[in-house]
This record gives sequence, C-alpha cells and structure tokens, in this order.
Amino acid sequence: MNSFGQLFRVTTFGESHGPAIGCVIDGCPPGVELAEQDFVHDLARRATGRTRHTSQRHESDAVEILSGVYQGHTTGTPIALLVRNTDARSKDYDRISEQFRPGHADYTYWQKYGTRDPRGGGRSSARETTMRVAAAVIAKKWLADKFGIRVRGHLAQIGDVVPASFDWNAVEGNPFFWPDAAQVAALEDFMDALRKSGDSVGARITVAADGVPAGWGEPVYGKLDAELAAAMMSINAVKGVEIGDGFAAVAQKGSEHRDEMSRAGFLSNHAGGILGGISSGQAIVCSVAFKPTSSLRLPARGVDVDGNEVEIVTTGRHDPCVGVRATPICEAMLALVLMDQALRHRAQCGDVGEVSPRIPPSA
Ligand code: EPS
Repeated sequence: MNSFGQLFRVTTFGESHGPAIGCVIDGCPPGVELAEQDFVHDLARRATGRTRHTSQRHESDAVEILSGVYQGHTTGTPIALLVRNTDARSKDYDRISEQFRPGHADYTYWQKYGTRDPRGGGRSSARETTMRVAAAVIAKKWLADKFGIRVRGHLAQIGDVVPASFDWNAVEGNPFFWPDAAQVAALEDFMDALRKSGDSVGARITVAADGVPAGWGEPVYGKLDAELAAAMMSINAVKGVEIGDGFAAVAQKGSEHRDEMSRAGFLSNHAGGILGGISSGQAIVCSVAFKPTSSLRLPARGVDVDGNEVEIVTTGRHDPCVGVRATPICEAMLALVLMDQALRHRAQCGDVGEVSPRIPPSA
C-alpha cells in the first residue's frame, strides 16, 4: 500500500535511484493558492547534503507540478508532483547488492518480494519521505488558511542528549532543529565524533499542532491518535510513537494525568490534545522515536542471498542520525493526518458547528 489518507489521499511512488520520485494527491479542495516555489522551504529543511551532519547526496529536490493547479490555484482534480533524482551513485551499492545489511529492510523486502532494488535502498529509502513533505506543504497551507493551525516540531533527544532549555525561536536557527541554542556547538562536536567513528545514533522528534478545533477524529477505528501513530510509524526508521505523556503515563496517578479544566482553559496537557480519539482543542503533541541508522562502515556479521555468512561493510553516503532531518517529516505526517480528519469531520459533522462550552487550550 503506497497511499495514505481517506479524503485527502496521497499516493507516493519512486525509488531512491530511479529517474524520479513523485506523488499524486487526490481530494485536495479547490482554490488553494499553490506554486512550485511553495515547496522549496520545507523540502530544503528535510533534504540531504545541506549540512555536514547528514548524507552528502546533493539533490536539488525541485518540485514540478504536473497537474491539478490552474492559474496558481488548486482545481480539485488530482495534483501530481514530481522530483527528479539527479545525484544517485548506484555503484556504491554494488558490494552490498547481494547482502543484507543487519538492521535494514534489505532482508525483509527480499523475504516479501523475492527480489529488491538495492540501489540506495530502493523504495525503502528515506528518499520517499520527500513526497510526504511535499504533499504536506499543501495540507499545512490549507490548515493554516482555514483554521490558523500551526504545525511545528523539533529534535527532542539525540542519543542521550536532551535539551537543557526550550525556546521555539531557537529551533530553525540550527541544523538539528534543536530548541536550545547554547547546546548547538556541543551537538556539532557530538555529530562530528559520531561520523568519524562510523557509527550512528537514534533520536526523538516532538511535533505539535496548535489551533486544532475540538471535535476532529473518528471513534472508534479512525481515532485521531490511532491515525497519528500509524502515520508516524510509517516513516522509515521509526520504532516508537507517544501521544502527550505517552509511556510516562504508566507511572502517573489519575489525579496527576487528568487535565483539569477551568473556564479560562485546560490546566495541563498530559493527553496531548486528544481524548477518546477526538481533538480537545488543546495542542496536539506527538513524540517519535527513530532508531540508529543501519548503513554503517563498521563491519558486522551477516548473510548474503546465497546463505553464506559474510562480513558486511556499508560504504557510500549515509546519515549518521536520520533524526537530524526528520523534524519536517514528522510535521508532514501530522499535517496529513489533520488535513484528512478535517475533511472527514466537515463531511459528517460540518453542520454541528461550535458547541458550548468551548474550553480554551491550556491557560
Ligand atoms: C539513504 C542513503 C543515501 C541518502 C538517502 C537515504 O542515499 P544514497 O546512498 O543514494 O546516497 O542520501 O536519502 C535521500 C537521498 C533523501 O533524499 O532522503 C539511506 O541509506 O536510506
């Protein structure tokens, strides 16, 4: 399945080393102002080769709009977006094309399909996430224009390093999306040492959406949090998702976890803005755990396609921490889920309108 969403339905296609990657978005409302320039900012935030801390593959990631836009506005018909691959170096994969990198999808793709495109990881490459971010540019725009919703995110942990302080204004000012400017120099050193060691590390990303009205999300099977979890889990290398306090809720008392209400607003947001699978009007908060990447030049024990035990060494250009550029990807999945749920809510409950009392977000 390469499609995501019910009403705002995104289908992506393409491989890391094919001629191009792309997506088709069906169900986008007409009248959204859209130009190729709109994709530049978020695609650059996600792209490789923009800093020394990510893979050095240099792609322009320029989006071509092939359909669904006329005179600068969406028409309501399918929007096709294309990004050409221009810096693939497939020879880097010759050596491991008949081997399975430990910890990589090489083995499971082989087991599933009995064949695979090993070049750049083929369809399992992080390259696919380009098109999620592109599709979400439209979703973010619509959500902001219609509801004033702001979707943003930051790196919340890398290895065992956590932010010492928090400032949203710091996040876009460094290559890590890190919320504490004073720690950035130390993070650069950390990443330089990691890269030199040939190893990789995991990371946690937190994304949030403010301005989401109360009432979005479908009980029972279309819960907003269930769809968010599935959306985040569909990103390469993701191993965990938390909504609000997530697993910390295990050790909390009910008296502590429940978000008390006053007429001035909710008094806390342990729930992450979702109750019973439906948005409460508070900020939607979601944290995502990324595993350490598996393409390492450090030798590992493995097996090849003929069943021989071999030593596996991965050379070429790889991310020592995919979490470094995962913030826009998690934002994208949050925006896509919200966009789809917004349209579904409008379809069924558009006539309900605003129900009182409406409790403002955290006071
Ligand atoms: C990736 C390896 C690199 C990355 C790629 C993900 O590709 P290649 O081996 O072809 O240089 O650059 O990510 C992207 C190109 C991208 O746009 O995200 C991997 O090992 O998954």
